[in-house]
Amino acid sequence: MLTLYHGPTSVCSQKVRVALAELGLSYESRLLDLQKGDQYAPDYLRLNPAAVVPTLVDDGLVVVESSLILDHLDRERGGGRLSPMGREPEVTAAHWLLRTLDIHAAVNTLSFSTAMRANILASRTADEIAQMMARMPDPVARMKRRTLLEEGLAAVFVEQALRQLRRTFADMQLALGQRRWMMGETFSKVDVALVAYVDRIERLGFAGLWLEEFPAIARWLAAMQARPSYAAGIAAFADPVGREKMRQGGSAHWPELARQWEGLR
Ligand SMILES: N[C@@H](CCC(=O)N[C@@H](CS)C(=O)NCC(=O)O)C(=O)O
Repeated sequence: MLTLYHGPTSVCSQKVRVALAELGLSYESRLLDLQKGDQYAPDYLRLNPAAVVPTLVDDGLVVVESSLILDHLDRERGGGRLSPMGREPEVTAAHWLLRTLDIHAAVNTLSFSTAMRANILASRTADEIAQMMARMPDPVARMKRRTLLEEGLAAVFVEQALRQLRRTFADMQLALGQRRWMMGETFSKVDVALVAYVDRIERLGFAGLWLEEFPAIARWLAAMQARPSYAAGIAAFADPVGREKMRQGGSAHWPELARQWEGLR
């Protein structure tokens, strides 16, 4: 039996739900409310000491890290049908899955320096924010979160995120320029691994990061969003009010973000 601990709008949870849908797997759903702090419940911390979602429990085996979960599901439950075969494709696909750690960090930076920042600052008192922060077990993650909330797009993490995304988009453009999917003509786990992050950046109102310079990404994203797995794994869990808040909160920062992006060309 598969049990998934996940958040409705968390990008890493979206990624795993898209994988489950692509593989046609059913699962028992345990939704966590990250705003309320469900991730800090002692029972959950035993499964995932980093206090993050998602976590998969597969017949008693606990699997954390969304890309590892995606890979595990494909190999153990999907017969490897999303995994490209051959020496070079296998290494390239594994590298993309590893790269999602940095891509996630970059998307997290863009969210918390813009839309999430606006939302948190408007809805919580300074004491509530301090309490929320104190519960984060990783001191570096805590410091990053605090800096993003205090400094917004002026935080040092933003330049790091934009540099990371520039490399990512350039490599995606290279992969998708002549081919339908990230690994060629066959849809693969690399497409699944990336869609939630790129979709989130678009939702924040930042599609301008790729529209002119990396146009293949727009074509690929539209194809990903048209798949039933997107409806099942992402759209079905979306909150329309939250989406609109995110779009507005992010878009307000687009001129400044675009200015910084131009500076990196
Ligand atoms: N590298 C991890 C990242 C997990 C992660 O940071 N998840 C976020 C949601 S996307 C989370 O649970 N955050 C908890 C919090 O913000 O307190 C993965 O891919 O699974």
